[in-house]
Amino acid sequence: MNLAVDQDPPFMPPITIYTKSWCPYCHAAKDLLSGKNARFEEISVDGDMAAQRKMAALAHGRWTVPQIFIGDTHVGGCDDLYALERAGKLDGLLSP
Ligand SMILES: N[C@@H](CCC(=O)N[C@@H](CS)C(=O)NCC(=O)O)C(=O)O
Repeated sequence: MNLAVDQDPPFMPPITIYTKSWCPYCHAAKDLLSGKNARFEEISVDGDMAAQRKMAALAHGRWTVPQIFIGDTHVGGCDDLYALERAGKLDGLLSP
């Protein structure tokens, strides 16, 4: 009997990351999430001031990319994401 077939896949909250293609912080943030097999929606604000303004409104005024949201939580930028990882708190946010 294969119990795994009857189980729901592990819940992971939706993840959204606002990026610019040339931004090294964006690549580093995506690398960390991908390394954890986290699926995320990427919204490029490359050359799109209106989209970046919308991002900033959601991100409590923060204008830099990346801006990362995990479920209802605004994580912040790349440094914030890596700080969560160093503090051992990122996995908990990804599998609440
Ligand atoms: N400490 C920030 C640095 C982010 C940052 O400096 N991003 C640059 C692009 S690599 C940026 O958004 N600059 C302003 C802009 O492109 O409008 C983080 O970890 O996310």
